[in-house]
Amino acid sequence: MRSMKAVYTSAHLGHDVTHETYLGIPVPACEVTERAENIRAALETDGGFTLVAPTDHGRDPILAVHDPGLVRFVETAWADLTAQEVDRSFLVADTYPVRAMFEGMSDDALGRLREPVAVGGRTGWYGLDSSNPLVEGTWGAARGAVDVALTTVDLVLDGGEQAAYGLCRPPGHHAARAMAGGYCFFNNAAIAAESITRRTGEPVAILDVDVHHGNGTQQIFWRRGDVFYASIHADPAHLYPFFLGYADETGEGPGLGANFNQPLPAGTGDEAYLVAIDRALEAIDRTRGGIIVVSLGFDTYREDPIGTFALTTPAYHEIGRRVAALGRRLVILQEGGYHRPSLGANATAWLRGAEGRPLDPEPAGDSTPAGTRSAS
Ligand code: OKP
Ligand code: ZN
Repeated sequence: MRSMKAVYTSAHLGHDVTHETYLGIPVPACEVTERAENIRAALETDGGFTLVAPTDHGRDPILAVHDPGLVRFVETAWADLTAQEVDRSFLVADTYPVRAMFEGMSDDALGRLREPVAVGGRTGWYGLDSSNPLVEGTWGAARGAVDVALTTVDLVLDGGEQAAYGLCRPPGHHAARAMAGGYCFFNNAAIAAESITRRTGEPVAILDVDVHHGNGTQQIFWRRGDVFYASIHADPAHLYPFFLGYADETGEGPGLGANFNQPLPAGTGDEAYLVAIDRALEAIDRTRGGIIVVSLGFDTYREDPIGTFALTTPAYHEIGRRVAALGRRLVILQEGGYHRPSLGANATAWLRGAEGRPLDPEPAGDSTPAGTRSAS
């Protein structure tokens, strides 16, 4: 049996978040350690995956994408909070540099804005939202997630793998060049894509199938023609990240036309979603380059507590199958997905589809032909 490599590290356990704030009050966190552990357990039970530990890739690939100030912030924020004797079990901001605060100011004056000293102000300076708790082990986990992504790239570029999966946690696609947010600190997929273009000298495509728009990935490659970004997500008029993700955001300068957003209404099910997948894949097929980075979210699932779509498990198998059918090599990186009981089944379904295996494991001793079940 073929065996897809899956990169995992227990470093994510350090990002042990229990609460986030939602509209100003603490609520149980969505983005928790159990998510990645459930997926890991399902990959192990499946038997068709080989788990690999990541290797340390250092800071340079992070700094190729992110502002050094953001990296410093994620590294030092917890120590700052402790030093300032603010007794909190997690750090979130309450004051943000919202654009209307600066209305009428010249670029010159805007250029003189500076990072505050107090940790509360720094957290707002580098943050999009207050639902993004930072804890003592966040830095180590975020570094680990980047190493997972870059090791997945290595498996595809050097290891001869047609497809490999990186179980990144925390996720990454909301993190912009100089901003964390949406449970994300470093943009794992953007760092992977940047590393691929640098190492191969070829363009790369990113397919983002998380239910939320990957505003960070879009921002990082907004003016880049060599990184094509295609995202299918819930209409930002009704869902986080609210301010970006519309269809008329198509990139600028050399990046004009290299950003393809497909916002879809709440309630979107398998059939409409698969139409959007085909559109995204047709667009990617028109770009040069041999590798697709997949930002893989399962918060499109019908039971997801914060998503608004209605996809089913067989649809993930079919999506994985169609993405792989393009014939490009795949660097598949985990983003969101918050319905914990289904994460393992949905991840194995997607990855089995991408590997050309049937949706369900064949029962021992059964000779039923493979590939007899699919979504369509
Ligand atoms: C991250 B990823 C819910 C608030 C949610 C942040 C959502 C981040 C999603 N109480 N706000 O795209 O899955
Ligand atoms: Zn999401």
